[in-house]
Amino acid sequence: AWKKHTKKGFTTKDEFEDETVRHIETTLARSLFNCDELAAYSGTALAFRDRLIVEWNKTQQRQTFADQKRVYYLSLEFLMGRALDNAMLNVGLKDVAKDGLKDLGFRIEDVISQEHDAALGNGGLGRLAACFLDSLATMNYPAWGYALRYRYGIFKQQIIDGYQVEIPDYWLDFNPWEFPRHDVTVEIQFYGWVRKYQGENGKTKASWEGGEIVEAVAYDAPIPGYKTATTNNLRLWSSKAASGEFDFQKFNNGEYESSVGDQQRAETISAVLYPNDNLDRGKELRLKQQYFWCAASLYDIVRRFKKSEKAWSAFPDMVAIQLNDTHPTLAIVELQRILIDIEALEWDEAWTIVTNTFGYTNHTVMPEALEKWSVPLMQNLLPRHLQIIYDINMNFLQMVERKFPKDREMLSRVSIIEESQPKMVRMAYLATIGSHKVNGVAELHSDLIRTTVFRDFVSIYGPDKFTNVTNGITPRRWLHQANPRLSELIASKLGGYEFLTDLTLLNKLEQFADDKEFKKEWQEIKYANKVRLAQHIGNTTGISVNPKALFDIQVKRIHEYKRQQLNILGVIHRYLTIKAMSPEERKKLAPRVSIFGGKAAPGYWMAKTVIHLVCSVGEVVNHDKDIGDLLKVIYIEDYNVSKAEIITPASDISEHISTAGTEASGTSNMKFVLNGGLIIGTCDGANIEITREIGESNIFLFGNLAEDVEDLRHAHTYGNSFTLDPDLSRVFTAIRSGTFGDAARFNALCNSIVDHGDYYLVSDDFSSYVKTQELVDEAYKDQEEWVAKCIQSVSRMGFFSSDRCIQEYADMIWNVEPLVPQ
Ligand code: 26Q
Repeated sequence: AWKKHTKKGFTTKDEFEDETVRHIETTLARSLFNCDELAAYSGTALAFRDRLIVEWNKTQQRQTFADQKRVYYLSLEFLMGRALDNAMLNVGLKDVAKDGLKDLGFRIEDVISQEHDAALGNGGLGRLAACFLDSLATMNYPAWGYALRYRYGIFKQQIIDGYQVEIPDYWLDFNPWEFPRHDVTVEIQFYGWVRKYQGENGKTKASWEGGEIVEAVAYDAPIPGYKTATTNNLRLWSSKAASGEFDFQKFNNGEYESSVGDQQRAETISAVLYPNDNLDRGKELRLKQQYFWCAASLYDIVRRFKKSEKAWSAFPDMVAIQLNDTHPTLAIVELQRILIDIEALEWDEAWTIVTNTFGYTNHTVMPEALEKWSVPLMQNLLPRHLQIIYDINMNFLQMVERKFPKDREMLSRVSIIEESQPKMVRMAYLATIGSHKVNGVAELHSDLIRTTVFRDFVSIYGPDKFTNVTNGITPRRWLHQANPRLSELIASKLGGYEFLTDLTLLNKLEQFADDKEFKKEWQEIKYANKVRLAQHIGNTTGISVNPKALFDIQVKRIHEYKRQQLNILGVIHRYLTIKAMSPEERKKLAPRVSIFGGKAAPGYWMAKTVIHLVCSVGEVVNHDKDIGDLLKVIYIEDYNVSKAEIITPASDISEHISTAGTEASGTSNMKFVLNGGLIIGTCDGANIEITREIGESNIFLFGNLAEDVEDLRHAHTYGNSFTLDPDLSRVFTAIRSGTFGDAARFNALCNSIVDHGDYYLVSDDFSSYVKTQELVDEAYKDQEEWVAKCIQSVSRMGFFSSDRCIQEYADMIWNVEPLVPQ
């Protein structure tokens, strides 16, 4: 059916070439004589963009006329990566473009790789939002994403002399995928004061006055679905100084400089993405970003609702707003403010509308990541919102008091306001109180939040408010786009590409797990993917790695809880073990390449030390003549979405080894398995459900369980002296004797494990990790068996499609229906 929607625009190779050349010559005003790859990219992108725009407009119209409930996904991060390849595949004309570009003298891969990643996110949370947009459009849900149009995305990482250096990521030079909407603007207020006055019926009313105004300008990006005409909208807000008399006065008074200063201050709000993931650092500018974005988005949503001329009570029947973590929690307060201060609804009526509208997704249990804002800071920036928060809290505490009379402990535990010095607003509590559903992102995680952070709230609201939606990934980008040959091989066996929109169909692959011919093709594809990664490594690091070796990969943000330190200590152990072996023993070893990648938050000193240790170990190991191909240690610079598309398909084994109970879900674990790699991991996050789906014999699990973590930590702090595993001890001795350069640089890292309580339980899991890695070595030697495990695993990964995940949100939380284009 989707075909008849795509009559507009090119469909043949010749038409594609016409369109591309026309754009290069006229839209871009470039001569064809010096048409380089960048110009070819630009022309191709504009040609495909034309095709998206037609369906985009139609989709927006269709959604307006359909007059049905829409989903609004509020996320401060959307880690989109590149758009062109995705657009080509979704429209179904990648082959046409490939042939056309070839005629024009280009290789399509080179053209695609000209595009700058849209890197508006840190890691898992941002990429999840991007996968959700893909699934929402593909499944024809009327949905909008709302975020900020950061001028700088996540920084680019360079590794210089083994240290991370951060480079600003200015990405907007040429971005054909965004459309400024200079007519869609919202004035956003900050600071000022609250004036109380007598309303019409003698009631006291409040009005927020004074302060300063910043203008939000909308920029829209089309989000095409796969093989459907539905093209949804991602709206990004950009900040600029409000154009008003204010400026003119300053100009007229000759205060030119300070007027320019005001302008710059306004533009600062959307200037940069905060580069911390899983860490909260109460900066005022961050709170400004949050309010600016929430207020602009809500104004937009309310404006759209008002056009329907429905009663306010119908708002939750037309609008579902999902909060991606607590970052957009102010949207709850802002909607309540709009309803009571501006639309003059009664408090209770307004609050019912608010709570029926919002859902909140929690992504962490770690205390340092739970957002809190200081009351004085909020008082100053958002005086009216703070009052409303106090009122929400009062009503809530009264309700709790009725339910649990005389439990003062309970009241202080669940209060939105933490009675500290200064007082703090607990955003996770506010989000919970203001939403009708709260969900975690994997079963273990959802169980943990019910028994830890939200324990009291479960007894207050009952268990039904708290639910689980296990994360998923889009098979379009993470299989079809990243691994086209594997996708094609699968399609050849399943009789088509239906599995890309119904991933459970992969289960039909299982019957080929011992088909000789199929396995051979499977292995060839994996090998080709490894060759491609080896080339990338060679080009960027100068180190040549053997694609026949076992590729062992850990790529994700660098964080102590993710335990890259456990991995590198294991690598050092392997190195020392090889060094102690005879040449005969060495011959029996399976060669390995240990590959690391990921960014450290710029202020996270320990994470930067881990990077430095990995690089320093690589420096020694990679140049040790004794070692040769047996072990290589690689740091891949600037890990991002487009690098992930090269890295993921090339893995034999990947590492998901967080301290049990700390990784809410993880999503790269799903990507690696879907691409025919096995994983080594702890019983944490979605690893547990992956194990349930693919079977225990297809995963290398190790380490202590979440339920034992507390006792183990206690034992480190209060227990009698503990003895370090001799293998781990040997590793520390090597580091401390300077084997990997100046030992002083690694003192704090070693001490955090040996002397300072080993909070992440590296020493507790080390020997089980090392033993399990030996099992991996053994298993890899039996390639027939290994490949069978990989095929079987892939065939059982259907559950982890983000389509399943969106279906669950739609049914359990949003109560929205698709709008299928005719
Ligand atoms: C908070 C306050 C101030 C500044 C920054 C932040 C901030 C920014 C980003 C806090 C957290 C994040 C990102 C968190 C994140 O990526 N969490 C991951 O979410 C994934 C999707 O659910 C899970 O799979 C991962 O387990 C989880 O770590």
